[in-house]
Amino acid sequence: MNLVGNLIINLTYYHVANDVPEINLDIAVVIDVLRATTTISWALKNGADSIQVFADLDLLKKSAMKWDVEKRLMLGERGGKKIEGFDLGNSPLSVTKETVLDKRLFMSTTNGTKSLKRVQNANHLFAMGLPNRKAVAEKIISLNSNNILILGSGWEGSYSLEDSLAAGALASYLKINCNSEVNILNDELEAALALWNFWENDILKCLKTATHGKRLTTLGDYEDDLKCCSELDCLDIVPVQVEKGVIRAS
Ligand code: 3SL
Repeated sequence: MNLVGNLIINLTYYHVANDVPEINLDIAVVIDVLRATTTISWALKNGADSIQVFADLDLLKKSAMKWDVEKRLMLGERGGKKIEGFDLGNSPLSVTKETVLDKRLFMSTTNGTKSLKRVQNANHLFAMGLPNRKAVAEKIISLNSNNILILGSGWEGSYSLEDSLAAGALASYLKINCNSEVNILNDELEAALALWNFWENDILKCLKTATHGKRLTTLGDYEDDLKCCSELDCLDIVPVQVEKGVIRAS
């Protein structure tokens, strides 16, 4: 492979929002495989106008009320369950074309939206699940940037297996397909790559092995959600932050 000029891509991965140091960020990629960034990607694929993310539910409701009732949806979960009074929970299967087309989605989830907030000052902020891993990776490659931070969402401040799997999947794609030197800067990402190499041929099993996959399974019938979240490279959507907290398809 011919390496391009002097471009070196430095990749760093943090498990959860609180691990991210106070640094200026050029590119940040937020991952919440189960399920926020998968749902965001599918909603945009199905024609949602935009998604605005909130940590605070009162602020979310106030902002939503200012929007045309025909053009808004409130969605989100706490503990995996739909928030009372909201239109939708956090299932990627619920954001169908009929439901979300041309609408702004006001969204709050337990962990994923917190990670999106944590790196909202990045010059470029993308949301990624496994279905749009390739699309996001190709976008990153096209930007010719040196420093990329990947951030998982975890569960209430703790590590999650499935986000690390996707971080490894992204790093693996970049290492194989990018005509630049790719440096893995921290042990978190080395471990994520090893995880990807171990599970890449049985992603669904990895999601079912993860504590969050098990948690969802005990809440009800989430089999189809897990399947949807485990699909790789089937979406051509790159969810990008266009103003603080607001995500659109690029
Ligand atoms: O934590 C989150 O942001 C959610 O994606 C969790 S859940 O899969 O909806 O339970």
